[in-house]
Amino acid sequence: MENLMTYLRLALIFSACLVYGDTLDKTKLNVVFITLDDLSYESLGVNGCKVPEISPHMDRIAKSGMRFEGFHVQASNCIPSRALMMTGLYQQHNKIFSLGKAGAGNQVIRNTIPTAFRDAGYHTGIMGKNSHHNPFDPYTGFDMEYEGYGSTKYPDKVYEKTKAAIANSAKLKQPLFFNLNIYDPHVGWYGWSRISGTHKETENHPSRIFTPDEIPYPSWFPPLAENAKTGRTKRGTKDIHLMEEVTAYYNTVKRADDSIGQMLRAFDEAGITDKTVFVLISDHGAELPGGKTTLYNEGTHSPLFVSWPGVTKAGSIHDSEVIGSIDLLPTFYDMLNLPIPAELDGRSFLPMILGQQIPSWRPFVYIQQNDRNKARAIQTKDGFLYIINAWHDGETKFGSVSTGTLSWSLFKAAQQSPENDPLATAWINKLEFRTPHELYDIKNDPSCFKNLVNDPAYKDKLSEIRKTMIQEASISGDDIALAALRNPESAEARTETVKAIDASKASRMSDPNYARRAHYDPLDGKLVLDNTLFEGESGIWNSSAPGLSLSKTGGSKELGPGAIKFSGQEGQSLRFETKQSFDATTFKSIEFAFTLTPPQAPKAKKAKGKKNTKDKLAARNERRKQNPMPQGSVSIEYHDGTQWHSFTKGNLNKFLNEQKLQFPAPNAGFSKATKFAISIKSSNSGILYLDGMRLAADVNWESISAPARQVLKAGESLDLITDLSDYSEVELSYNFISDKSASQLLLESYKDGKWQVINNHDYRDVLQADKKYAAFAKISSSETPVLKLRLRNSASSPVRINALSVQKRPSF
Ligand SMILES: [Ca+2]
Repeated sequence: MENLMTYLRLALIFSACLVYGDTLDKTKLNVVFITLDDLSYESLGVNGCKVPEISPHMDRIAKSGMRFEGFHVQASNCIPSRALMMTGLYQQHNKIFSLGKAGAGNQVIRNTIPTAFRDAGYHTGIMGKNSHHNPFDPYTGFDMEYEGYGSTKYPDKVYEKTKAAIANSAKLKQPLFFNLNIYDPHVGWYGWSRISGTHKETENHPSRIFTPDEIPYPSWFPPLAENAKTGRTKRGTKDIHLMEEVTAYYNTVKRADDSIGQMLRAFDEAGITDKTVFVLISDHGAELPGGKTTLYNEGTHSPLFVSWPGVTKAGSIHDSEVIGSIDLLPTFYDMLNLPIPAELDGRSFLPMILGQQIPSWRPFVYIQQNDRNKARAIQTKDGFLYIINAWHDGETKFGSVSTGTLSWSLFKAAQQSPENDPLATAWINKLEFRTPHELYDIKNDPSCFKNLVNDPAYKDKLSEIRKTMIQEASISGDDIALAALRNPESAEARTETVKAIDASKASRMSDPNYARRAHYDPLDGKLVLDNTLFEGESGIWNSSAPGLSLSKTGGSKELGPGAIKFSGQEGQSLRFETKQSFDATTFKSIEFAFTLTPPQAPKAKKAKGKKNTKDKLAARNERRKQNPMPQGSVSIEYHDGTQWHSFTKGNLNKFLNEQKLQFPAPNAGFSKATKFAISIKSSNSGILYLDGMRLAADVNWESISAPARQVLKAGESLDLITDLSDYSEVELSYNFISDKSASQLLLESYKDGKWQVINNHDYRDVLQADKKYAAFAKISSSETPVLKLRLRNSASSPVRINALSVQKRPSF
């Protein structure tokens, strides 16, 4: 407690020291928050990468501001890492344990990076990886999604959409907060297929294509005998060199940099680069063995660049402290000069950005892995990494996307061959099974080759680090990890932790008040019955059909998550059917959205010369035989309580790739007990991948009478409704005329004896309808049996409210 008081006192002194002219509330600079996906720290030029011209644009951001050398993300796979950074909360508080969103239940976390900027009057936009980035449903904070998943693998699109975001913020007269989530260098590597290895791309080339001789061997790979560096991908037909795979990764880093270049071009052309703060990070390390999904240094060490015109000194480096991704949100609040919400686990490092020291700064970063291979780690300021592998039992093998790489299979082959390399063997054994705990001297061994946990010379250091780790787990409420942290060498203690982590997620999922259930999506207003991402078991679908590998552990290891396997049995049907029936009488329509993809089926290409055509066709047919695309039909259906009806059916080819299929209710309406299903029939063998399933309904709103046109003077409020029960959600839509910013018009509810600003209201149609605002208020009637709402003008000038309408939607 004394430490905390010291920290608070110092925090006060430091905030008093700030030059307030520099904070964003005064200067209204734009902010671009860039995340790279699976980018290794060591693949940037500014970080010492020797690949020529690998990252000029990312380097430009780094060199124009401050680089933080001691930055770590606090989870090593996509969604948990992004959830931590977006919420400033550890996993026990944000509840995002894995790629599946189910464990997060129905919670809405109010304070996130975009809500901080929206509260400060910014226009908040996002491009790319939105569903991965912000797993909360309904999510809050973004006014506008500029483009969805995958779009940021196209630099031209990044340019076009950045321009649109800049134009919109100008039109709205609001500074811009633009969250650009670059999908590269996540797999989908340029010129590379996991299945067949190197191949020629026909489009979307990086601005420079590297050859393996230009590429460095990853520093965290142990040396491997030269003759062990070639082998075949899973279904490859010829030997491929390990460095071809690494080259494909680097070519994709280059394309990520091209995208960032296009974003910068849009700012340069608008002449506002010097009025914009750029913050850049990666969500974790590269998807290669020893990187992503591990808590080794490569897994969590990330670049962090902050380029803040007029504040950060060009080319400055901060390397004295370690900083975690939970510290980003509090820092953004501080940069905006907004109070930092008390519940956040992270702390603001704004003084460091201003070139100051924070004497009481936490000398470590605590890292969590609650997904498949449950573990905890800590990186310390004095350069040590300590990992506790709760999952280690000597038998369980490490399960990760990186085990599907060519590199992994080459190390595995080296391990099994008689002339193997002892270093490579030890390394792959360690990766595959781990040990109960590991200690590394990161300053001298950043590749984590030498485990010092049993070295007597580090006994005192180890005990000091362990004490810190247990303390952080206790203080932050990470109780589920404590057994293994206190006693890592005990198999029982490790099992206790694994079980506690699983039980924590399971108890939330089975709690009817918490479990994921239908909810209204603030972006499109639809009632979402399910929004499944790789998680057939935890969604609403009955996924017991044979061949389905959407298992709760994230899919079959052989085929990967979301795989559907057809055996070739005559007329085999795989059926996703909702487990429960819905009272769908209020549904106006139902929408099925999903993505169905074959496993990178080779496209038929026009042969240039006649000479090779025959060979090419033969090779293609060979590949197709190895990876056949199932032929068959799809039917999308509903059950009216008596029998199944088909909305549509047709050839399977018609339903490939991204689908958004909307069907109106039948003339007599849906029944009180409606089920929905997708059925896929095929009589040949093959594999398909299903992802991004969303089932959503349009529901009728019921109108409630509302007062006519009102002018609200400064400070005045308008009472809207009282004594309304049995609602789940109320929508207010209105437009208004005011000299001042609309953000001063507050929607409040009366609760616990006082007026409170409603947490999760959202604006939509801001840009499309030009100042038409719709505010959603979702308040459960059990919480507040008497609803009182008001609109309050807290601006200093009158606001005229037009076309006020108030509607309610049924509880669900
Ligand atoms: Ca990622």
